[in-house]
Amino acid sequence: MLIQLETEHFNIEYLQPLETTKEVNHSLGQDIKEGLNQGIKKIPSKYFYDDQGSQLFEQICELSEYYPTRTEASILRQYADEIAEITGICELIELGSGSSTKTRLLLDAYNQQNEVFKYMPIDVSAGILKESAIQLKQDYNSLQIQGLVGTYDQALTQLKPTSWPARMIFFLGSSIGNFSESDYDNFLKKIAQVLENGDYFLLGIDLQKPKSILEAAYNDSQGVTAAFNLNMLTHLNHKFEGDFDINYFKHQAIYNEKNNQIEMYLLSEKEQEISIKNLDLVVNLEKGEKILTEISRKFDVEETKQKLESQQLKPVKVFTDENNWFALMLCQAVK
Ligand code: AVI
Repeated sequence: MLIQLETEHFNIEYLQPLETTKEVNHSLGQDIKEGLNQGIKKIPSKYFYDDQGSQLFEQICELSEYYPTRTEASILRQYADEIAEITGICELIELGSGSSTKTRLLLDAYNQQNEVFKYMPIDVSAGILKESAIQLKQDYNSLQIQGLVGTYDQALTQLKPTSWPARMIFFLGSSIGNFSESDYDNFLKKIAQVLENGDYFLLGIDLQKPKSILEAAYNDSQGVTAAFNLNMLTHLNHKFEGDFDINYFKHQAIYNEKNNQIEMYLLSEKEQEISIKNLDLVVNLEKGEKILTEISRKFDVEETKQKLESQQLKPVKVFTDENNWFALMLCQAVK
């Protein structure tokens, strides 16, 4: 059944759950069980994002040490018009739209070009989607908004054909850096599948740079990233009746230069036994043992071009900032 919330200004649709074992297992927290039962313990990074975690992430984006958000915004400020000129009129689809703040830079460019245009924000949070749709509608009169509530997987399998001349799917913020290599490949495969020949894909990627800059970005001096990391445990306590005591865990973020990735851990400060009642799980941690909570991969432009090309996504133009810290890759589907 399709649940729709329609107003005269915008429309928000809830996507159907996918009946895959993966998704069902994840909704029951089986992914936590699997992660904590491994040799090197892990908790999937999606558990950062309860309301508190989402707010902390917004605060991270404002930090002086956390350069990705403002660098990507500066690239969009400089090149959004050129992107809109290259793609021409198209339906804009954003994966993980959040508050759509940076998106406004793109919307401004498309607004100037077209009388009417369409934006489809996709996010797991219906609240954020609705709030930002209300704001956007006030500022962009001729914008058609159709929000989709759901995950990337749901959105990419349930997108309907469009009546617009073309589409551009965009995925900003280097969120792709949080995917494992195989999830990265599968994601690009799905993007290529849903795009028609000639449609566009705009991808934001954080680039490789000196360790000192990267480690500062993930170990900020105000401790916001530490609070974000620790909040994952509080989230699990609420969601699954866990008994993590965050006073006995410490945030750690290191840059693994071999794999070109930041690795974020929660370090157990003592030997302890954790119980997560609703998952029927007891976890024993040694003093100093680490739980991996996130990887944030840092990319190389040439390698990324090759990867995109191998998935039938032909790079059209790469936009970067003056330091080459971040890039927006504009690609076109070739079928
Ligand atoms: C959402 N994602 C792209 C952020 C990143 O930089 O990998 C998440 C984050 N983790 C710590 N700080 C920011």
